[in-house]
Amino acid sequence: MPRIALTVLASSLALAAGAWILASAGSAQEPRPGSAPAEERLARIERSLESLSRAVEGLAEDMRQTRRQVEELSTLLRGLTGAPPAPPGGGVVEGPVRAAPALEGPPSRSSRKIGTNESSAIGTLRALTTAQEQFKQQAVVDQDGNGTGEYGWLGELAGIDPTRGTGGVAGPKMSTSPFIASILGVKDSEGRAQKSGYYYRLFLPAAGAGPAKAETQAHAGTGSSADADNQEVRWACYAWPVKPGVSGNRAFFAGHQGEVYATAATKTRYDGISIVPAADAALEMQGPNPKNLDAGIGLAAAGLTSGDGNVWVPAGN
Ligand SMILES: [Ca+2]
Repeated sequence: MPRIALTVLASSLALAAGAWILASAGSAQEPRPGSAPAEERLARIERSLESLSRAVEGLAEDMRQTRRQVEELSTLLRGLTGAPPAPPGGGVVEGPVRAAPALEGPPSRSSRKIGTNESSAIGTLRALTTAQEQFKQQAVVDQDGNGTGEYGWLGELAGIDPTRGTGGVAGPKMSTSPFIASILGVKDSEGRAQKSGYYYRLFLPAAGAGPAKAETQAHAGTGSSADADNQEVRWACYAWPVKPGVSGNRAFFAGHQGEVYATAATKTRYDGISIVPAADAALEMQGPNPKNLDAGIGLAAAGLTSGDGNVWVPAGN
């Protein structure tokens, strides 16, 4: 590629300039009779250093432009072949064109990424809150057949999993029109969905005193009419960073309370698959029964204690 040729040329020039400077510096230390005064040689070295600095800047800009061109080409190729879009910053394409190695972004870029992912998580949970109300209103799941719908699992809302059947019978049907993005219905072995740097996991209350059930692959399509009464009124979902400090900082909560809440997670810091929120993490320990989602939000500003000890506040943007 022409850009790569330019890059090689710039590198060669930079190396040659560096070698010349070293030679000049050596001669500056041992002036020969009749040579230019030391001050003049030092001034020449300074000028050369400036020139070298400009060459290095040009080299860096060439690399940036090359990377942009490869990413644009990658996008074009994927559009032509119908392949899924490359991950952000990846820019890798199969075939003769190879991507430049990923460069470490400056801190500001990392911060922007975290901000974008956190905003995405808040938006996703707000959309989930709306979707849950629609899912319930349409009684897509009504395990006890009383005409009042129950809240859904992510897999049901996304139209990925079979819905729980009426009267506890396994339901073979899937949602004909998904209520949330399908990616949220794709779960790992622990029932976690992943989207834009965040894990998501949903809880529904169990019968009586509970405790609440976390979404798993196991209960796709199965349900219990005994759980229905509580599942008509309560649900909870957490979002936390896949890589704290890299893909996101804050953790988020949404539930039947209708709002999205956030925590900086300074006391209990959630971390990918190793430290995950419990059902009552954001709920007030004062009850009546946070373990089965029967509690308000443990807002520190209201003098309440949350299940995980973190300070939870209404989420901004
Ligand atoms: Ca019902």
